[in-house]
Amino acid sequence: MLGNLKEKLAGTRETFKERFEEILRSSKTRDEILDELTESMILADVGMTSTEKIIHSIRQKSKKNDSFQTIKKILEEEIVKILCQFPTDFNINDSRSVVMMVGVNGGGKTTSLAKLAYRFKDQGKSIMMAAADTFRAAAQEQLALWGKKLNIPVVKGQYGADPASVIYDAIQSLKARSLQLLLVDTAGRVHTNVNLMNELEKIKRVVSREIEGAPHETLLVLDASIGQNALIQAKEFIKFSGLTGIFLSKLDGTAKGGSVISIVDELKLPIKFIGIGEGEKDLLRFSSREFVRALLS
Ligand SMILES: Nc1nc2c(ncn2[C@@H]2O[C@H](COP(=O)(O)OP(=O)(O)OP(=O)(O)O)[C@@H](O)[C@H]2O)c(=O)[nH]1
Ligand SMILES: [Mg+2]
Repeated sequence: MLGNLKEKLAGTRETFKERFEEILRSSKTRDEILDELTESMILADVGMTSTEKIIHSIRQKSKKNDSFQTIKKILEEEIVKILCQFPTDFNINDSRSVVMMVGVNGGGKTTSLAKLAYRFKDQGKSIMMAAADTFRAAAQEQLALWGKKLNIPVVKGQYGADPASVIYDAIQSLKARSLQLLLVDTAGRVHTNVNLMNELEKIKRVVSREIEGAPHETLLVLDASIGQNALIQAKEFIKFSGLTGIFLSKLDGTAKGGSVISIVDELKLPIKFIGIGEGEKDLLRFSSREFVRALLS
C-alpha cells in the first residue's frame, strides 16, 4: 500500500526529493536548510500559513548545528502532528447508516461515492445508492451506470425533482429491503448559491428525521489537483453544518499533494479517504504516517 501511495504521489514527491538532494549535495547550515524546506513546501502547495507554522516549530525544536537528517525527522513529526489532530474513524454501524457526499462541481463526488460503495460492499455490507443530484441532467445516469457496474441498487428521481424527496424514497426502500448502508450523491454546488446550500440543510433534516443519528458521515469532497484553490472553496463550504470529514480526490498525478497538510490544518477536519484514480478500487483510507512516509522518504 505504501508503494502504491508513493507511486501515486510521484508528482509531489519529486518537489521534495529535488530539494533534499540539493541540500545533501552542498552541506548547508540550518537556516539554509529551512529556506530550502520552505521553498519545497510552497511549491508542493502546502500553503503559506501552514508552511510558516511548520518552519517556526522546526526552528524552535532544532539546534543550530543539527544535521539535515535530524531536521527532516522533526519536519516529519510536525506534519504528522497536524494530520493526526482529528479522529479519522468512519462512523457507520451494522444496522442502518447514511453517508452523504457534498462539494463543488466536478470535485469527484459521484466517483468517490462509487468507490465507497465498492469498498463497503466488498466488506460485506448491503448497500443502496441515492442519486440526489437532480440538478444536472446526466447525473442520475452516471450513478445508475456505477450501480450497474457494481451491482448495487440505485434510487433515482426525476430531473429537477426535489432531492430531499429522492432521499426520502431511498430511505423507505432501504428500510423495506433491510439494507444497511445508504450512500447519497448530491449535486455539485457553489457556496454562493444560497438555494443549493439550503437544499443540503433540507436533505439533512429529512435524513435525520427518518433514521436516528443520520447522516452518520457527511464528507466534503475536495479535488487535490487544484491544491490551495480547493482550500479556498472548502472554507466557504464548512459553514454548512454537519461535515464530518473530507474525501480528498485526485491525489494521483498531482504535484500539489502538499495541500493535504493545510486542508487539515486550516479546515480543522480530518481527511478520511483519498482518491488515487478513476476506478472503483482507487481509494485509500487516509493514514497520516503513511502519507508522510510516502511523501518524504
Ligand atoms: N485521476 C482521478 N480522477 C478522478 C478521481 N476522482 C474523480 N475523478 C474524475 O473526476 C471527474 C469528475 O468526477 P465526478 O465524480 O463526476 O465529480 P462530481 O463531483 O460528481 O461532479 P458533479 O456531479 O458534476 O458536481 C471524472 O472524470 C472522474 O473520473 C481521482 O481520485 N483521480
Ligand atoms: Mg456528480
